[in-house]
Amino acid sequence: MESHQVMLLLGSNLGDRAAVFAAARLRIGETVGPLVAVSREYETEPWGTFAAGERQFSFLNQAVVARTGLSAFGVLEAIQQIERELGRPVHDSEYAPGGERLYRSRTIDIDILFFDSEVIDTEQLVVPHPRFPERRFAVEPAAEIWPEFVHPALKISLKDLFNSLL
Ligand code: PH2
Ligand code: MG
Ligand code: MG
Repeated sequence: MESHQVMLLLGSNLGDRAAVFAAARLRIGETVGPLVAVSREYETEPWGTFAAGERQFSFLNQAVVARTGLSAFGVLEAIQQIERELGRPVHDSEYAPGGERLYRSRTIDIDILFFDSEVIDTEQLVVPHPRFPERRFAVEPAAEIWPEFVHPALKISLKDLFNSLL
């Protein structure tokens, strides 16, 4: 039974980004469950610090909602499998001496933003996505497709969160 709803964020800043998104959406539909909402594709500035020598190509980001019978951890496994299929290396971020995370350009990144209204805090998986509220590239597409959804930790709707970033 596809009794849960999961919101995912797709990100890509390498290669044919729109083609990779199309392949990712197809595989999400097959392995996670049917897509019930898809945002438009947003062209966004790279956020955060990238590893030395990495050219900072701009990103494409898109939020989708899927119905699923999987648990949040089952969804995590499924999206990591899709990332591998679409050519993402397993270890593609590193840490600066001060501990700051350094990102690398990637063909595809799929993150879980929300899983129903669950709050999950484990070493393997943190939901809602911990950096969601400060990232306009995530909040904007999420608010587009589900403006009334209330962030389960912040208790604020995605629409109000987005408006607070403007
Ligand atoms: N993802 C990151 C780091 N920076 N910037 C944009 N614009 N979009 C992303 O998806 C993104 C990012 C780490 O996952
Ligand atoms: Mg990410
Ligand atoms: Mg990720």
